Amino acid sequence: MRYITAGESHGPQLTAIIEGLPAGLEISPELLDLQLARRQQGYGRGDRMKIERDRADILSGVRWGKTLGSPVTLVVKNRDWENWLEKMSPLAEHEGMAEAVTRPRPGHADLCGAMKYGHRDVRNILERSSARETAVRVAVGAVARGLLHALDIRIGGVVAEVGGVVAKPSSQPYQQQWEQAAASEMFCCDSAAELEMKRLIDHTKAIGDTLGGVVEVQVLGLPPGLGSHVQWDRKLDARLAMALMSIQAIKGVEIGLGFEAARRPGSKVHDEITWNPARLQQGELIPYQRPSNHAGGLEGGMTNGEPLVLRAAMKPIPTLYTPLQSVDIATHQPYEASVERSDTCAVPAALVVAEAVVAIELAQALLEKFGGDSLDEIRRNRDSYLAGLRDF
Ligand code: EPS
Repeated sequence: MRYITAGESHGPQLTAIIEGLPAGLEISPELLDLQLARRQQGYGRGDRMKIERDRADILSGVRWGKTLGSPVTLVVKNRDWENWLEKMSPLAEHEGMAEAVTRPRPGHADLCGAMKYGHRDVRNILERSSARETAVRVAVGAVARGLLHALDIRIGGVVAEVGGVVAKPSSQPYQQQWEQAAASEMFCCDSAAELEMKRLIDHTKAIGDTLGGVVEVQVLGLPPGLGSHVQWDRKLDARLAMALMSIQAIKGVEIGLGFEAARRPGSKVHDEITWNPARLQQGELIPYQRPSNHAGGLEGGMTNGEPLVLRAAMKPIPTLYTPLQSVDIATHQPYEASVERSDTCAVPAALVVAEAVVAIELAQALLEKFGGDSLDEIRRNRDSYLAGLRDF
């Protein structure tokens, strides 16, 4: 399974084509819109979110609610497009109807992209580098979530930090944490930390600054053996890290203990292995048990049957209302970088995007392991593999 996206932030629409989905997977616009709505929530978003009401259209590959096995095309329209008709027009006759953006924002793709593509108008870069593109990736992720769900795999997550305010790790089961997070404007399980995050966002907005944070994605029910140790580009940890790092503004990824593993001796890092056949009666997939999950569900580039736990660090959005020093590329004079509309904090939205890209990567890994052109065939292959592991 593979996908690509197309579309500019203020163009007519974002488009994705997904190729390699099995036939027989249930997809509905409601399922996609649920995830799109989640991405638009969260405390700290800017005025663009008041314009957009994201929903997805399914334009190919699905008939009567189920995939056909042919490429699936998804479209998310930009409502803001009507304010940009000439300014973002594909027609030569509209050239010059928008003033060129010549003041690159530090921390954005603006300057590197303009130099690389030879654009004197930075808008030709910022339109595509914008995190608006994540809307359609969340729609693709919703399809991938559907495949995971059909194979009894659940995915969710929480916001762990915002601007240095750290949520107390919860001891509740993950699914309970997801329910709590869904009821929180910061997608955070620690209500005291949530209050502090919101206060910090209000203060930061008032002074024209922005905030980053850390999101944690958790996945339950993954069979062991997805990914492989045998080649660098088949290692699932590497592929998940790439997927997360490909999200706009993500600067770091941790798996399980993450960087903390480097500070501990091996005896305090590695998860011991025990054998408990009674687990199979409790609905677990394999009899092997780990009293701890420091590895975050991945060993040797493969899933090990434990919950997958990944964290991603988001930098503060570089579009500041109190701009940083920059240089005008038309005059080479120092300038305060141009102010585009901005979000003070988009960390809750980043969680939804992180869940989406993880779901996509896991769907790919599942299809590689279990093959199959239809969902039924994948289920048969999965069941036969798991049956072989019951007394392994
Ligand atoms: C973004 C800038 C803002 C954000 C946008 C990402 O858009 P605009 O330039 O229209 O104000 O609102 O995010 C979205 C539109 C979205 O749907 O998340 C940027 O520069 O990355």
